[in-house]
Amino acid sequence: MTGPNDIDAIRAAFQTDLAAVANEQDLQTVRDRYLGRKQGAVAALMKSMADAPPADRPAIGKSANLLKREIDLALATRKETLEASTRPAGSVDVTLPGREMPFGRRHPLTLIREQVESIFGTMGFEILQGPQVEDDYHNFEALNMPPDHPARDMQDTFYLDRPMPGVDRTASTQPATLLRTHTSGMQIRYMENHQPPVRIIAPGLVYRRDTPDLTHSPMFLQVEGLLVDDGITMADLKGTLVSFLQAFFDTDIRVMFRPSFFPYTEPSAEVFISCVFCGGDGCPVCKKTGWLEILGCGMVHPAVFEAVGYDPERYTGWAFGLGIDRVALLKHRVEDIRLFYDNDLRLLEQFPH
Ligand code: 2U9
Repeated sequence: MTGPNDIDAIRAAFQTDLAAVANEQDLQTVRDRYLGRKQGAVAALMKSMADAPPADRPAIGKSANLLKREIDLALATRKETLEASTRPAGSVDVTLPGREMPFGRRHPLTLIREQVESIFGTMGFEILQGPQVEDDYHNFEALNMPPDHPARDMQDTFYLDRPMPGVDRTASTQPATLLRTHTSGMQIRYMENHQPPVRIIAPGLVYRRDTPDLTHSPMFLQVEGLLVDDGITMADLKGTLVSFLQAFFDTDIRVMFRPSFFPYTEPSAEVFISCVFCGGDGCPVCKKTGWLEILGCGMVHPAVFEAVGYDPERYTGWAFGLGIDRVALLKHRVEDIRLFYDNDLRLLEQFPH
């Protein structure tokens, strides 16, 4: 008659047999011995249930099923350990699911810089790259900012070889090296080495000693552009910048030029577009003016041409400067410029791959 003792005996015999398994073949033999449909010990147990009193049959059936599951699981576990031990050390289990790698993505400022580069690229402009550490001559002097010019103030510029203002008052007589305050040094160097026609844009990080706040960061991204040739006029400047702004923002925007001053351009202008949020009606973003200031520009000052050896009587040209951060703040309606430099994934993950 079948009873709990038989089940325990089968379990004990199985444990002994399993412990002796050394390879896949042994494993199959043990599987047949215990779980085989016809000859297997569990099948025999089930069959012998017929001899048991009807009242005991459900309990025996349940125990037999439990034993079957237990044996099944033990066989599967042993199979896995056997496979792992037969795999050469260091080899890869190609059946394992892959590890998911998070996608990186381009920074929102990079996306805008690339868009600006692409628009000017299709207009035939060359894209320049250059050093972030500049000398005084290429950052200031060649741009019509002589030694006493207020823009050179130590309050505004990160000098690399000068005493810190308010910390060390020793005067230096060496030519200064500094972190560029604009990308203009690249255009100066390009003109020193190339004759007109010149059609270049100079994107890059620039540095100013600003106290960080919602709209100021001591490092920010700029794109400047320069075009020089025979007979270039302010009409060329306006035409090119309006085309650029309409390609970048929207063909429907209106563009306004307002007189301004920069040492390196004369005449100079600041350029506004009709507010892209309210269409010019007035809203909090444009501070109810209907206009957004986007860039500065002007006709290159003759003193700049003289500095690079171009004949100012022959050549004319125009230049512009655009703050990429400002455009990004407007475009994405981000309220704090510092967010662009925090590398916080919660901001960065909102932009496309
Ligand atoms: C050369 C000659 C002239 C570049 C110019 C501006 C006007 C301008 C600002 C925009 C926002 C700086 O990033 S910002 O704060 N720039 O308004 N930049 S004209 O003029 C040049 C450049 C190079 C050889």
